[in-house]
Amino acid sequence: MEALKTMIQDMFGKDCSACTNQEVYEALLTYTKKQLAAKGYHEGKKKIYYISAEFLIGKLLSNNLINLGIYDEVAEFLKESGKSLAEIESVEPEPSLGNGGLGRLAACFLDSIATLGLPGEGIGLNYHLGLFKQVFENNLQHEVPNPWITPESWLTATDVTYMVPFRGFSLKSTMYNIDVAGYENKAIHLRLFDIDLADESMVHDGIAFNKKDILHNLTLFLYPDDSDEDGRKLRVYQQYFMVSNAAQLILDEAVSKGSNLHDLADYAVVQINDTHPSMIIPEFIRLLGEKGIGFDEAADIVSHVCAYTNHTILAEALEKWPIHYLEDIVPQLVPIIRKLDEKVKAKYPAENLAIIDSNNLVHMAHMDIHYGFSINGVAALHTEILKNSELHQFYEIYPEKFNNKTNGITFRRWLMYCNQPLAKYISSLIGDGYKKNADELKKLLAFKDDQKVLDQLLAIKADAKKICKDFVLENTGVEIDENSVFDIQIKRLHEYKRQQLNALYIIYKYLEIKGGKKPERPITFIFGAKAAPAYYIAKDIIHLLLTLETLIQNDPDVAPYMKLVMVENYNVSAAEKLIPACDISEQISLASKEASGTGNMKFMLNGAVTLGTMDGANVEISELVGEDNIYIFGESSDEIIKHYEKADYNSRAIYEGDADIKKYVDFIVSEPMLKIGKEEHLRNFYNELLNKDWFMTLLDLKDYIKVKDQVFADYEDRNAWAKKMLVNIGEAGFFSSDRTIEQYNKDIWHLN
Ligand code: 9GP
Repeated sequence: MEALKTMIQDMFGKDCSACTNQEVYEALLTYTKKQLAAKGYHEGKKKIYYISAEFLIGKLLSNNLINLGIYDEVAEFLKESGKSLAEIESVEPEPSLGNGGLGRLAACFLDSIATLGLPGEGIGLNYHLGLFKQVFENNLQHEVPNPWITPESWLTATDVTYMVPFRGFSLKSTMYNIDVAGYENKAIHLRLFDIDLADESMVHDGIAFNKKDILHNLTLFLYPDDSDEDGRKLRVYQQYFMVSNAAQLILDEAVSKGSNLHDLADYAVVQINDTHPSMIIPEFIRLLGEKGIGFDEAADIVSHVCAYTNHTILAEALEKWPIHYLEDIVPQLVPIIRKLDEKVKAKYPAENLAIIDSNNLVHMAHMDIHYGFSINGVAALHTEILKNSELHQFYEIYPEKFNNKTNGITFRRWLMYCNQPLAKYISSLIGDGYKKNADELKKLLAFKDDQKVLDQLLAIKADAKKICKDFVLENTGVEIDENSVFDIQIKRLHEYKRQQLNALYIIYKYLEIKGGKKPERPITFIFGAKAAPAYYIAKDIIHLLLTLETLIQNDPDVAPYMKLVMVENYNVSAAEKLIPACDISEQISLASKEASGTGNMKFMLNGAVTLGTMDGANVEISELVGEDNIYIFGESSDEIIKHYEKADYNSRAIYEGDADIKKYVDFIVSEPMLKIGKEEHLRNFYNELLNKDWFMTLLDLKDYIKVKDQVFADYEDRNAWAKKMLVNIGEAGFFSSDRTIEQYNKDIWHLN
């Protein structure tokens, strides 16, 4: 630590103990960046370029220290100087470059690519104000900017710049790097492109800004509001800016390594993460054309370079842009896309295979599938649904392109960092091997009947709950009971994820307690979720939850037995506090709709037991842990898909046919709720449930209540519960993102 000491002296003219936390943070940042650069970067002839609109990387200091293998040493040095690493971390702003699972997965993947020593890069955009920051006022979500770039940051400006042509003007880019450390290995780069003229001062009244002022707004926000045409066009501008920079960088890097571009596939493989980066296909063809490569050959080259990952069957990820948007914004791509479409139509005339449909919409996913060499889903069930229903018409013509890559998470962040006591205890039982070879976690299963181990797991969980309690108090002002059961649902707010189902259970429990039936032990329901600014139903659900939170808090008959807290501005840092403390992991999406989920894996790894539907990766979790160690409810995905096909779901009929369900649903607009909440929002949601309920909340409600009550009952057998925890941790190895990345490499990327 001598070098760090000297650095602190040089930077601030005093020693560590005399520095503020901000100063120590800046010194550590500089020190860590130097260490990473000194280790070097993975290089190789062929590289994987992971292109993504989001990289939800989380705070970097501790993660980098862990991956550099100096975390304990630095923590000790700080302690000797009277400082705490935890307090210094709190100075670090969390980069706001992602929204949810898609972005967090991309971040885990970069960690694993670096850890496995693969030459690779992430490529995305440097959003200055990120995804919005969520604030609650009057039990409603409001959005404000989320600036995270400070003068001293993990970003390093480079001298790489490109010109990106749009209709009528061009924009100059600058590339920034963030180093992503491999665990006990070299680093890779996350490349973030930006414009030099981004003007944060144009934002007013929350997150409003002039959406037409592309010269100044392009890299302000991730997912700008797309409820009007200007917002949708801004997304197209962003997407093209991202992929044009990416394509120019990739071609430059290939050429600098000796490629003649005809052999591009020997130098580059591009993973298109959902459809936001899909325009890289025509952009490559355009750029190869400029270098003298004819259309057919260029299309063929690209078809050997690009692979597409589908992350959802919801329409929002299968983007379709009106061709006139592209004519207005990137006219240079339109003839290329038309030609690609003509080639497809000549061979496959069916409308549902077209790139440009009869309404002149360009189907980005269709372009990816025709002109990419691999299409993967992100969990076994999801891939089957893609093959058998959502993308069946493509599977029939290209069966060999389809493959599954079940998602994973990096254990460095989601165990070794966020739950250090558990990680250390695991090491004491089975050694450190699991840190690099996650399968070794299985060795834990040998301790299934070891009383000491089971007791210790419970003790570690109890400590994590105490830490979480402080976090919740700071975040929400509500004091929760660390001896209560922690039931946690943290994820984006979406009807298909069914936070509203959980809310109806809470209403049921509330009424039960009001009626005199107390639970065995107090329950704490914790939520964290942001709703997209223009997604009104999701915002109504947030209002419902916050109204319930106040109602319960103010009710002396109920408050001692249950609490609901909704964490404000849920992000990676919040997840790191909540996940280690969780007893029950809520994974209750409507079967068939959650492509994978990755929160489910993080909870499992930290010894929570899943309560979920047979959806996404829950299916694989349940196969691994066995039915005694997971709680499954609800209709199967096959049944749900049939309901959609037959259009036979009728929520009102369920409501009218079941007095209990009617009681819980009616409670949403009951007098005590209307006293606290806003009638407009509560009634909107109530009407939505009765008249549409597109994600079939009421269908599974009775079963959910039954199974969830069983979970709470079983929780009281602490020993049996500890066994379930142990089995979940022991079987979590499969969900390491190292395994996922190894599979991507073996089946798709083929890097050395
Ligand atoms: O909703 C999926 C989630 O299930 C999955 O775990 C994650 C990573 O693959 O991607 C999410 N999809 C999106 O955020 C948008 O497609």
